[in-house]
Amino acid sequence: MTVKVIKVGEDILGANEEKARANKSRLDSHGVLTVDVMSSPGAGKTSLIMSTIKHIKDKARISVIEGDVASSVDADKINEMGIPVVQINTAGGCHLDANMVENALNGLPLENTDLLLIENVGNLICPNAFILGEDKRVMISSLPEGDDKPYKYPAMFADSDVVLLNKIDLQPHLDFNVEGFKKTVTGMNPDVIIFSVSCKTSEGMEAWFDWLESAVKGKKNR
Ligand SMILES: Nc1nc2c(ncn2[C@@H]2O[C@H](COP(=O)(O)OP(=O)(O)OP(=O)(O)O)[C@@H](O)[C@H]2O)c(=O)[nH]1
Ligand SMILES: [Mg+2]
Repeated sequence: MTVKVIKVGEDILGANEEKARANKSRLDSHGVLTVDVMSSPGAGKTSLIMSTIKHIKDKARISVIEGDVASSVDADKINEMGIPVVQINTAGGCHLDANMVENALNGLPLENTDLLLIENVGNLICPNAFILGEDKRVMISSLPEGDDKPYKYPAMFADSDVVLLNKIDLQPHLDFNVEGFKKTVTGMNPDVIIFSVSCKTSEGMEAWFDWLESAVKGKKNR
């Protein structure tokens, strides 16, 4: 008798993809541009989302999903800005999945949303393996993490549409080879768009806002 082999990883990813496709159709039907924001813990996901809200909230109606292992610290900040937000606590889970996002969508005003920003759990290992229903994947890498991260976590960089190199204001204090970093990332992902930014000083942020606004318009005009 042959032994039946159950490949758990494949089953989980297959089920996730089916659910993600359903999320995507639901978001498409409302014309919502959905962006999955991924990074290591502390690279600046919430800072980027808050800065983006401040800059484009008069041009696009924004909703947010916050993913964290525990707490509602990040969602509280978004809520204080008057933006619809749902916090997902993964209770130890190291990434968001499409099922969690489906539940969160039920708590958001999708009919009044142009842009949905999803802050994934801070982690460079597996968030990229789980699609959620997003249109675009944005990864933040920050200077204090070091310029070798693309070599150590290549899939995250290879699977992103945009890489934001954040905390560029700290460059005078760190040995971070910005040009070398960009070359490495582009070598892994020739179509990637890279923006060097600082959420603290706003340096370089205009280019990111322009890219995002144009993606929101593109989704509406589809
Ligand atoms: N110097 C500097 N600090 C920044 C910048 N962006 C974010 N920070 C700081 O970095 C720390 C982490 O920022 P968050 O935005 O909370 O990072 P996060 O990725 O959301 O973190 P988690 O949700 O915990 O994974 C905070 O103290 C921010 O003030 C930046 O451009 N420059
Ligand atoms: Mg955060």
